[in-house]
Amino acid sequence: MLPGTTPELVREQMAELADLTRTAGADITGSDVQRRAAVDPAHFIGMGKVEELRELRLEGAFDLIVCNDDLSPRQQRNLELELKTRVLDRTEVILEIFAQHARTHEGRLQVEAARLHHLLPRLIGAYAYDRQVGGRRGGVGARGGFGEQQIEVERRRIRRRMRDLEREIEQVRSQRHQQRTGRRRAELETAAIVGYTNAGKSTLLNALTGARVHAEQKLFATLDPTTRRLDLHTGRGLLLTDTVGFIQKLPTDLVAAFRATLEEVTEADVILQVLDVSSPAVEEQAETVEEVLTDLEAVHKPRVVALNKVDLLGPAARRRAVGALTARYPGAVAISAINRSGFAELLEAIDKASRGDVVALDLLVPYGREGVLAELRRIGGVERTEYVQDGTRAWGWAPRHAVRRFEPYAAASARPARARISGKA
Ligand SMILES: Nc1nc2c(ncn2[C@@H]2O[C@H](COP(=O)(O)OP(=O)(O)OP(=O)(O)O)[C@@H](O)[C@H]2O)c(=O)[nH]1
Ligand SMILES: [Mg+2]
Repeated sequence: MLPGTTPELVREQMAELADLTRTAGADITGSDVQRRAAVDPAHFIGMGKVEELRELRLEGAFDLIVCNDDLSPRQQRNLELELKTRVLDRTEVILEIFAQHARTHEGRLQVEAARLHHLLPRLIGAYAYDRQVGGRRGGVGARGGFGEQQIEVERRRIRRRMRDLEREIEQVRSQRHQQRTGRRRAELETAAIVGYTNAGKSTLLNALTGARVHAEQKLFATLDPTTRRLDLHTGRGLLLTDTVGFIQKLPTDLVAAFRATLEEVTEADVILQVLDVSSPAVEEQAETVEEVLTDLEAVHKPRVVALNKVDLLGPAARRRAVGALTARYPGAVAISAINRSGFAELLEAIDKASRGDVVALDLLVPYGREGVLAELRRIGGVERTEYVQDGTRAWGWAPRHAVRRFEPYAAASARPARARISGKA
C-alpha cells in the first residue's frame, strides 16, 4: 500500500484480485498488504517480506504469488528467483482468464497478441520459459534459464508471430466492419451494452432478447461480442451488442488488443451502461467505465444507465444506492436483469435515447401500400394514423439517413417542397 491510496480502496482491489485469481483457476491460501513509502525497485516488496514469504514457501504454503500492482520484468524475475515459484501480476491474471475464456477466432487472436506483447520484455531468466507463446501453466520450477542467444532467437520468433497476428486481426477487423455496414443497410440503430465485469451485461442481453450468452458469477465471462435484435414496444427493432467487461487498472495495451471488439462500442449509436448497484465498489466501477468510454471516444454518445441487481438490496439500501447514482446519472433506471423488473421503463429509455438524428414525417400512404407503414414502424415510429379518402395519413418519424424512401409518400397538404419532412421529431 503506497501513499495516496486508502485502506478501503486497497481492500476492494484485493477482494477483486482474489476473485480474478479464483476465476483463473487458483485457490487463495493467504493474502497480505505491505505499507511502504515507495516500491522496492528490485523486489517490489521489502526484503523482510521476501524472507517471510520464503519461509512460507518452504513450508509449502503456496505455489503461486499474485501481485495487485504491475511488476516490472526485473521485479518479477527477482521474486521468482528468490521464492522459486511463479509470480504473476494483475495484468497476467487477467490475461490468463482471457486466454481461458476466448471462444472465437477473433478473441483468441486478440488474447494471443496481448500475451505476446506482455511477454516480450519479460523474456529473461529462469521462469520466462513458462510464459512463452500460448504459455499454459505447468512445469513451474523445473526448467532452467535460456541462454542469451536462445532468448534472442525466441524474441525474433515472437516478433514475427506478433506481426502475423496483427495482420490477421486487421483482417478480422475489416470483416467486422463489413458486417456492421450490412447492419447499417438494415438501417437499425445499434446499442452497445457496457459495464464493469460481472455487472450483469450478458444476463440483461439474454433477458431482453432471448439470446443465450453465457452468464456467470465469474469475471470476464464474456470476451466476444454478441449482437441480437431487440424489439422495442413500438415495434421498432434495435441491434444490441454485449461486450467484454471493463475492470480497473486494465492496462492500455490490453484495451488496444481488444480494439476490434471494442469498436462495437465506438460505433454504437447508443450506450447501454449496466451498473451493479449491489456492489460496494459501484462508484469506482462507474468511474472505470467513464474512463474506458473516454478512451473509446464514446463518452458523449446518448446513454441509458441501468442500475442492475436491485433485487439484492433491502428497501433502505436500495433507496440509498439508487438515490446516489441517479444524482450522478439523471434518468437512470433501476432494474433486475434476473427478475426482469424495471424493463418497461428501461425499454422506453432505450427507445428515446436511440432515436438519434430523426426527422418528423407526415405521410399519406395509399391503400394497398401498407408495407410502407410496417417499414416505418420497424426503423422509426408511427405516432398517429388517420384513415382518409386516399389512404392512411400517418404521422411519425424516421432516422434521417432512411428518410428518402418515404419522400414519395409525403402528404399533399405538407407540400410545397416536402416541407413536412424536416426538422426534429
Ligand atoms: N441477483 C442478481 N444477480 C444478477 C442480476 N443480473 C446478473 N446477475 C448475476 O451476476 C453474475 C454476472 O452476470 P453476467 O451477466 O455474466 O455479467 P457480465 O456483466 O456479462 O459479466 P462479464 O461478461 O464477466 O463481464 C451472474 O451470476 C448473474 O446471474 C440481477 O439482476 N440480480
Ligand atoms: Mg458477460
